[in-house]
Amino acid sequence: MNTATRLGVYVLGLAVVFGGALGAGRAIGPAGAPLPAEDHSAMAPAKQTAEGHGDDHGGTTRQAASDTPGGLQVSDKGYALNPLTTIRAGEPTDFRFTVTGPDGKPLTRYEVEHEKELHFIVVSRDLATFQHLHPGRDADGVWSTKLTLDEPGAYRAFADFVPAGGSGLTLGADLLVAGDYEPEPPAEVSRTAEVDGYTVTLDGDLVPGRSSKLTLSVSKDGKPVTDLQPYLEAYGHLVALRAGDLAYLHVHPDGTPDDGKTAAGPEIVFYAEVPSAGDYRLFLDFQHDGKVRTADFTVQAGAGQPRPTAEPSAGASHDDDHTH
Ligand SMILES: [Cu+2]
Repeated sequence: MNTATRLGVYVLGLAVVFGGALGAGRAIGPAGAPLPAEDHSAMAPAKQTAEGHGDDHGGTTRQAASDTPGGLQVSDKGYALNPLTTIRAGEPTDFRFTVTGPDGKPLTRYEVEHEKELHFIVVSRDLATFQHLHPGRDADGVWSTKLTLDEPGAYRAFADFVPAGGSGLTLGADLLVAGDYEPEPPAEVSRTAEVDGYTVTLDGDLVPGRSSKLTLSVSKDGKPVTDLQPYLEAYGHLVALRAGDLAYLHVHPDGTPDDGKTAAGPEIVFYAEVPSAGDYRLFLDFQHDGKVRTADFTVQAGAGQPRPTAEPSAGASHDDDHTH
């Protein structure tokens, strides 16, 4: 496969990833499932592309796609994430930031995705800590949220949002907290997580460049949990971060709480597509007994899979079916 074709496949793959990241988890449900009307923004053409951003990659037919995974850039497609607050270790802070638009002004018009205009994720760069927050916004476009970072060190903040009339974006910015810092060693590969007396197991493999089925099963005291509560219109929210650079994917489950066929546990099914082989940290938010909890896992994508570039004769294996 020549480079141009390969790039085309890669761009298409990312289009699927980002569709999935923005609520199209519903859209890829079982055949015949009705699509909620509010779910189409994710794949809407990006308005700002007319201004151009010098891309010469040729893959311009899918505007929802970018050739860089989400979260790696502080600015993309004319939008920028601007932290306004310095954080000190252990001090609860009113953390403020703006998202500026192509006109340079703080953005004040957003699409609502999963009940919120903006989802704000903060992790330590060693991937040992994770927070999923929902800041409030004032009329001038300044977002604020209570945020406490217990330890000094380097953190990454992600703003996951859809500008009104545009397509989804995840911008990422580093937050640096002064002080002596001892990074945690990388988490070992783990398919079982314990949180607050719950055990969550993960089944399925992440195959780079392919939609991969992951099944997460929740139990408590050895009994399957069958009364999970909807949280932001889903039984679970899964954030995947690539070890090494914290490339970001937000995946919603297959099926919604109100579709009449999705069980409230113990299993939550996701289709995730990661852009490359490597280790990923997965963070699952789920709600039970009125409380949201986060279970975390480390998964090796592409483990045991031949690396595409290692087999020059196996070009056909790239012709993935991205539609599962
Ligand atoms: Cu959120």
